[in-house]
Amino acid sequence: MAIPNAREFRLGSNTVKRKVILIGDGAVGKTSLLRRFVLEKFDDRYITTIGTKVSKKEIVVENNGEQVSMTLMVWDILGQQGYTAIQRAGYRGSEGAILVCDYTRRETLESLEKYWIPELQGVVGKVPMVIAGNKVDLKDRKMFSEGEIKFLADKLGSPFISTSALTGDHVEDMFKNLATMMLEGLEKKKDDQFIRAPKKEDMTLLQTTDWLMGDFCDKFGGVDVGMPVIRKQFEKAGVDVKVPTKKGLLLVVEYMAEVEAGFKSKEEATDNKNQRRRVISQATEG
Ligand code: G3D
Ligand code: MG
Repeated sequence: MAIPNAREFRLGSNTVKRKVILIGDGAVGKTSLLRRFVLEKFDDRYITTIGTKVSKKEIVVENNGEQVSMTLMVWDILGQQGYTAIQRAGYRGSEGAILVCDYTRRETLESLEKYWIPELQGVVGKVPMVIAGNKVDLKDRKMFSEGEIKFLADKLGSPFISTSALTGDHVEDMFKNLATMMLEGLEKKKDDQFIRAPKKEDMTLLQTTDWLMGDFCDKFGGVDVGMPVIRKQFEKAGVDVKVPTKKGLLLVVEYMAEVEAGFKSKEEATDNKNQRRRVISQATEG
């Protein structure tokens, strides 16, 4: 659907209306965030029929220096993994998404990447997204850092924000940020690497680096345990992830193989190493 620009909006008689969905594991705070943001309930029927609540909120955002009014229809979809049919029905027609994880539970961050985002993109393709790390007020119970959210956000080309539905911190900012992105069609044209790895022979060095990290984490048992190891390996090899070099990455691959030799069979560690070396050698610069 075409996104009207500010001028089209002013010429038209209707407010720009956009459907937004809130997704993430149960109890991460989706309903609380929405309650903070909007008090007006739009239609209660959805709660009983498809387990989804729709709320409506009028906001004003800036677009190219112009004030633009928008109506956000925010869908709060039943947040349990496995209610796939209900969720997919809710995703349809979404033009933006807020992906919520909970700082006090690490698995809620992982499931954004493993479950919610692929599910969402499987139905709507690429839409503007904001990643929210909620419950930032519970400092003593924080189980992962902002940097780990940033890692995922960068991979998606999406912004992230730390929120608290309890104190209201950054809740409005989050919705406004997404609204602005939807209005401007700002969604960064990141390639498909997130859902579907690009053909390896077409990858740039940056994509290769991203793939390499993902590959190691997958084989190591997840991003949360794999990333700290990778960070050390990159440091040791003197590779800046933003400007990787082939030589540096090949060194990282050596370190990865040393680590894997400790918990995988020799054949497997060698296979992994050879595959990684091959992928790096095929990467295009840039
Ligand atoms: P959900 O809609 O994603 O399933 P809810 O999550 O909005 O129902 O929130 C789940 C629980 O987390 C609720 O507690 C809620 O009060 C709490 N919560 C949500 N956001 C925050 C936050 O930012 N900070 C803190 N400290 N708590 C939050 P209960 O006890 O009602 O289950
Ligand atoms: Mg809820």
